[in-house]
Amino acid sequence: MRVLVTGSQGAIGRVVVPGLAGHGHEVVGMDIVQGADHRVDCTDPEAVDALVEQVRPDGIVHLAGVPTESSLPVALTSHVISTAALLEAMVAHGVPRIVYASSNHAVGQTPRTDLVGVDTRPRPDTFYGVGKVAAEALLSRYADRHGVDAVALRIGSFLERPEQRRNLSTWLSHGDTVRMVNAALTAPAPGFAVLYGISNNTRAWWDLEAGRALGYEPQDDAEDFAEEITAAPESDTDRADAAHVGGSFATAEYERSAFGD
Ligand code: 15L
Repeated sequence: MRVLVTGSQGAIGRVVVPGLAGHGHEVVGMDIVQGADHRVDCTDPEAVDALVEQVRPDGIVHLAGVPTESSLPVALTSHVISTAALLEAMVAHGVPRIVYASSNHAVGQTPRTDLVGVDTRPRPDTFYGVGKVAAEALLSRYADRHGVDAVALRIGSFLERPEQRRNLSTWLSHGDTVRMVNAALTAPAPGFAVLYGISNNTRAWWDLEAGRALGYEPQDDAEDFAEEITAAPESDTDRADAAHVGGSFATAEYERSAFGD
């Protein structure tokens, strides 16, 4: 497939671009910063339309966006406007599929009890999470109205290796990231689908079933790092981060006003 990757110069993009090329895809990168194949702001609908018309991809992997909490206007522009710009361009130029980097923070305020499935209600912990929920809603709307295949990946903690206790449940390894994006790009006719983007973690907080149904078979497990990570006694921060699936984003530390900084 020819695949257009937004945010190609970001942390996930730098892993996904070579990873998809390794799966035999022709990858075209776009980013707002220098170094990408195309320097384009994906919140600019006209620029996005022109690029999609030029590249004519078979699929888009949308990774671009402010990856943490911000004000509501910033979150809406970064996650919702950019996604709408891409979806509009897809409809205009017949691009059949989008794979979207959503986040666990779309459901981050869910109390940590049982395994969380994709059928749980949207429960964002931040304006960042609100942006991800709204972007997922856009994917659903364009899937229903225009028949695009749209797969939202609710990514956990994308890291080279787990760094703290929460990551024993939330880790997504680099290798599994590429496997997951490739599965979401190539699964036959997924329509609108949501899956959780984590590795095959023994202590997983999210159900991997929806991803497996699309052919995502994670191969790494954060448990390999458990001994090292649990060697230090559990701190108050660890305990607070384990109360809700969104971790620190669901705590007072991330309290903001909608229009503040
Ligand atoms: C995310 O979605 C964020 O982009 C990242 O900064 C981490 O907070 C991650 O989730 C996580 O939950 O660990």
